[in-house]
Amino acid sequence: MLYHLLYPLHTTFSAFNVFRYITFRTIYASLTAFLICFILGPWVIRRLKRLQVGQYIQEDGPEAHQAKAGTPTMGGILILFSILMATLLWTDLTNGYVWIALIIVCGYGLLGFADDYLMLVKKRNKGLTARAKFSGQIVLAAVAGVLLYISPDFDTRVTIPFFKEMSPDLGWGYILFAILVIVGSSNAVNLTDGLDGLAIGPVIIAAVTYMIFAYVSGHAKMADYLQINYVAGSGELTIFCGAIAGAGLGFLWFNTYPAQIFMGDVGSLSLGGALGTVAVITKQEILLVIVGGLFVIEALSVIFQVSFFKMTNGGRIFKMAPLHHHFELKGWAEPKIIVRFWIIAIALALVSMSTLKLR
Ligand code: 57M
Repeated sequence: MLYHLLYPLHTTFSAFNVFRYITFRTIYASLTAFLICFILGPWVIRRLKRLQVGQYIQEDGPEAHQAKAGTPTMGGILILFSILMATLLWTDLTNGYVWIALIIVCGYGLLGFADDYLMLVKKRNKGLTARAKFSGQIVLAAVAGVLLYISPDFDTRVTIPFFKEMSPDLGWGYILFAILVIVGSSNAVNLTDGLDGLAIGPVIIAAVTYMIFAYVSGHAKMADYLQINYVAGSGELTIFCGAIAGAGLGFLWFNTYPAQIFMGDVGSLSLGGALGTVAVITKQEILLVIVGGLFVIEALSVIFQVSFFKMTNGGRIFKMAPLHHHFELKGWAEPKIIVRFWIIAIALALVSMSTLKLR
């Protein structure tokens, strides 16, 4: 909004010319989102406590988690509010990609809210049924996929990391591919959110990484130099990623060990969906497997554990899945697991950025 209100005044006040620059608006979107989270955090925690929106701990989890019972959850509401305010304030609101990203963030946030609400307030052990959750995610991702498919500037080629000359055109099949990326990313972040700060840390790291990808993919000269797909207008998502990173840092202030608040499905589903949507729009879809490699590892640990369990009638590869629980049961302290997973996430993000130069 500020872009529309203040940039036109640059002919009178030359200082307002700065609102034209994506870098400037990204920095202030990040700071705006961070400050909203940081300032409202204590009030939100008090309100959730007063409303008794406390985490229900399933009995089958690690014993140590029982001590977390009652921790305020659904903190994702604060994260989404911060992202929304910062994005609406600092982006060019005529940019269609921004609105596609906001549709996913808000839609997945509502799905997660319904799941959390049913689980907590209605005391239904598992919240939304898996079928209902998946159906909602697929429908919303399909809406995003169709909107991209009909966008005149958007092409349906898929970027293959390290093999830039190979980019198969999927045609309408790109809609199915977009659904796979967005729904997969959302659920992988959801599974990862099982220790204090374990999900939000890598979300911040991935958001900063896609901040860079969005900037270069929306910049004709840089995209040409790096031989990546130029997606006109995708540069505005740099600001959206900045808002995610800022809100994530603000939330981490309260979610770090020992957590005062959990994000809930309202946070994990929407943040994962947001990362998947940005990956699709910036044409760095498959690279999300590396950028979000920690989420992939956590999701694969569950897939392997359940498959092996079924194949061997009760055998287990890990002490417990997702992987973070395995290390918990091996006796690693929670903070040690969290920080070591963050280190892995940073290393994977650096590898993903190196592919910009590798041809
Ligand atoms: C998402 N939710 C956390 C919190 C957070 C198929 C199976 C793998 C599904 C999976 C599952 O239920 N996943 C749901 C993970 C939960 O966190 C809440 O959920 C939100 C995110 N969606 O915001 O509101 C618990 O995680 C802990 N937590 C923290 N700090 C945080 O900042 O300590 C969360 C955030 C919270 C809290 O204890 O209650 C979760 O773990 O459920 N199931 C599992 O992940 C279960 N694994 C399992 O069953 N493994 C089996 C098979 C099925 C693979 C096996 O290994 O044999 C684990 N989770 C639970 N119990 N609750 C272990 C058993």
